[in-house]
Amino acid sequence: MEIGRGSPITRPTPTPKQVANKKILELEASRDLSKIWLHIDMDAFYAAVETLENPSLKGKPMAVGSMSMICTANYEARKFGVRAAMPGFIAHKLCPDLVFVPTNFEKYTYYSELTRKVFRRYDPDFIAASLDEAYLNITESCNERGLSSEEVAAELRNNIYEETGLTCSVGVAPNRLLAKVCSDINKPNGQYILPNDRKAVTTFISSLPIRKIGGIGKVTETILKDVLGINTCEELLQKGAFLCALFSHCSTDFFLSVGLGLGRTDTPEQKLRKSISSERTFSATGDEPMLLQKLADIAETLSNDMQKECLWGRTLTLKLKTASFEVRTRAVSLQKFIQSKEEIQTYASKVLKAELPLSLRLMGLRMSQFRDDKCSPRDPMQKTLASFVISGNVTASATCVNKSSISEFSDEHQICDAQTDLSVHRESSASNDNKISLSYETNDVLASNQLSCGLKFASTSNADGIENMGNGCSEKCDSVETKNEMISNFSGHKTVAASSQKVELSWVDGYICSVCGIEMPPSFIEERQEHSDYHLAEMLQEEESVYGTGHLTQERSVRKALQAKENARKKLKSSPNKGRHIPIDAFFIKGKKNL
Ligand code: DCP
Ligand code: MG
Repeated sequence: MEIGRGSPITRPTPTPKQVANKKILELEASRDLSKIWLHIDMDAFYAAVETLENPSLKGKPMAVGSMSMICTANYEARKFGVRAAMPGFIAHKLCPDLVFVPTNFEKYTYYSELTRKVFRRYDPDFIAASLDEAYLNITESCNERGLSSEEVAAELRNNIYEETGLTCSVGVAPNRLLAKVCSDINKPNGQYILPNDRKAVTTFISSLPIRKIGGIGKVTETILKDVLGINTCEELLQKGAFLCALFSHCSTDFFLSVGLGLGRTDTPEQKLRKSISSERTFSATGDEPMLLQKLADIAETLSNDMQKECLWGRTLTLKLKTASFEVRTRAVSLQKFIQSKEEIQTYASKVLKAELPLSLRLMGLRMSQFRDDKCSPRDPMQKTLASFVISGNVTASATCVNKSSISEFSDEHQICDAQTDLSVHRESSASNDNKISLSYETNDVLASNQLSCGLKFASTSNADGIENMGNGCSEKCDSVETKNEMISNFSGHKTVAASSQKVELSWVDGYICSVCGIEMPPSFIEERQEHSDYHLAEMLQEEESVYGTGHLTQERSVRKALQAKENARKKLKSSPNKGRHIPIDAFFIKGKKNL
């Protein structure tokens, strides 16, 4: 048939079989056999750690957990059918001699860290999958040392045992998906090597039950088995047409690549973490002191993990699972970046208390919205306020501060550190997110009252020298008048800046900041004050950055800000108990309008 000019060209729609075949060809072309991946999984991890610390448990069937739930069981107990995530009372029925040991996450984290020290020697970029599991790319290790993957695996297992006293199982394969399957084959205390050879891979995968594949759980297995009669990985290829017809591209690609024995071979780039969390499951309880204690433990773990990764965050999310298995999350965005156990615990407890009374079986804490720079707020490499002042064309003779003067200034933070954040804030102001975050940092470092002191220092060091700065700054500068006075000092005799921006801070509907839209419950009184201080600081910096170019004096606009702040405070004071009745929804950051 001749197709006339302009007639639409009609191509026959490919059949699912054709689509599947094409996909299989494409996937096959992407096969990479150049990498050697090792998956390591500690044996009966929690149970083994407990036995290591209490050798009297050796040889006895034991489980880690409680009568309501067990986390894992040693291999002696597994002979009786005792398994992880089984209620303890059932495990006890299966094995009446079962010894129960309560969980101790500190211990498991400690031993996990010991294993990771060994992993690092083989692959500094190893991927930790959980406390007791990791993926290591041992390609270089094998090639550089002229060792086979089998030798490296055996050596690694031996090193782990010598340095921790614990045994592990290892799988080696050309990709991570297969390596994980392999580590389970000779468990416990064994290894299985799948060579980097296409034939070996396809033979290995062909008869493998689909359930063995990470990512194919009970539900997927049931659908594939019951609906399509797919039991083995090979059958995923044979029934590829059905998969193409029934599932999304993404799922189909996954199933077909499993059928071919393909998996990830690249080391994922260290993505910037978005969040970090810790959670605990326990027997359902409504006992408030007990819940608060558990929350404190979780806060400690989270804080430790954050410290390890040098993370400071400002959005804290509390996850709760009630006795009736309802899952709730409650989030609160803070004015500053936090990391310490105490701070996390303080805010988390506030959020939890708003939910109580409640019977809970799980609690978790997640921290997100991290500082960009990952440095401690006292990073000495950061700019000082003096340099900030200089860069802002405000003459300052000193670039740093005499420490003895500093100490009377603030009993906790040194001014050099505090100054840092002002400058960072200013430099980052292009990004709203940074702007808010870093300004909170300003509060973190300086604390709201110290901010004003810092500004005063800037002025006095400029005009009168450092020695004068102590005047008034060792006291808490929490009154508007004090701040006004100091800010006047800062602006000194110069007529400055000019921003037509009005800062009219108030809390809309009781909890939304009228300036930036952040939501904060009225019960967060201190945080609200810090927030007001933040806007004040932000404004001062804006004023400073356009120093001398506008119509208003800096004093005037600052006074406006202070007035707004004072109004907000009055509002707060006039309804001191309002926060106690605010619905928990108030903790959510619904629309981060200006964040
Ligand atoms: N874990 C848990 N709850 C689960 C499964 C596991 O708390 N449902 C904990 C306890 C385990 C640890 O995680 O010790 C590691 O999990 P694994 O699945 O690797 O199990 P084990 O290491 O205990 O045993 P295996 O020898 O099978 O790896
Ligand atoms: Mg394990």
